[in-house]
Amino acid sequence: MGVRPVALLANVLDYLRPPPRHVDWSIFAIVVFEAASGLLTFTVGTPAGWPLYRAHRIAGLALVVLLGLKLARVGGRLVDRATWRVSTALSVLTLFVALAALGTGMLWTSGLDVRLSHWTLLSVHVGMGLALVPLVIWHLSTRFALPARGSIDRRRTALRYGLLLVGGAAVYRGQELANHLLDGPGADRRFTGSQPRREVGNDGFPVTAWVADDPDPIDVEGWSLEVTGSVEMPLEFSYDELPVGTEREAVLDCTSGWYTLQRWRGVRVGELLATTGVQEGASHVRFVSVTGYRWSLPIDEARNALLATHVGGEALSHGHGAPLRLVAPGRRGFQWVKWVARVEVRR
Ligand SMILES: Nc1nc2c(c(=O)[nH]1)N[C@H]1C(S)=C(S)[C@@H](COP(=O)(O)O)O[C@H]1N2
Ligand SMILES: [Mo]
Repeated sequence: MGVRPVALLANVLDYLRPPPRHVDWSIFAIVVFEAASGLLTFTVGTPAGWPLYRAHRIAGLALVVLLGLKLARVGGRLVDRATWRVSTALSVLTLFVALAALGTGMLWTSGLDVRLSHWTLLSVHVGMGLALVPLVIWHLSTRFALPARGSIDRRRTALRYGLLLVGGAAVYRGQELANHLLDGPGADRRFTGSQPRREVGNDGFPVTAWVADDPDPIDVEGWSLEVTGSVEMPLEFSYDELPVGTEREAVLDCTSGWYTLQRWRGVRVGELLATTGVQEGASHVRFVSVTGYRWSLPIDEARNALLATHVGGEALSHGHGAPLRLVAPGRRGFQWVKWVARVEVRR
């Protein structure tokens, strides 16, 4: 007599089913990992950083399984009047935020580009993901219990987590393949997950402000670029004095989920610094907007960055940072400071 497949499967699943506290703590660990790795992706703009993005996606899929296990165990309590307490409401909220974070993340990677008012699905994903951290901490603190030591069967635990990760990786590959075969909007996302904006020039990509930065349009007559800090000779350039002449293609990739490849024209920062000279020990260059918004680059990287006056053959529009904006290839969009008025060399 052969082994009955259904009974065998039930046995295997029974063997693999993790103890409740393992599920709870794993959910917590993954939520923290997702928040940290998600935030870290904001600092990664070059293709070499792909493992971080992939780890984030695979761990997210593992979280789906763990949430499923958790719901199978406690789902009844959420709807049962008799066991309902105030803390149940927060559990329901936590569940809702978790599903929203996972759902928006997965829909985004499948290429869906709907907006909730002006928010992209990716922005909602980020918001929900960050909200989830305190919620899960709170949730865990109301029923704080470490897994009992004796309850840990190492081999079984390793097998569980191994399967979870392999499963997540397989699903992720499957989705990539589906995106590719369907050749829909999910297929031409960048490694960062961003979707393309293909038109050339000012109207080809959105005007985006990460912070509430909204200066009045700048009249170049009253504007100048100051180059100061650890330089041999501080200088000020009027718009017409800028040694504009360098052209470069570079991808602007905003963390709200779009990217655009444009041809930028402007001044190479290295050329400005060659004019002012740089003092010994200078390590960074800070780019400061008229609004006070600022970002720094290591000096060698800064020399190769561009301060652009033009995009796609057009003078920059006000929204895109006229008269001068930083073009920092390989950096995410929020570092591309707009309306630059000061370049500060720092040690
Ligand atoms: N001064 C200033 N620069 C800024 C921002 C801002 O809010 N203020 N937003 C940044 C963000 S988040 C992005 S994605 C890019 C967007 O550039 P764009 O508006 O030309 O598309 O500018 C960056 N530079
Ligand atoms: Mo951005």
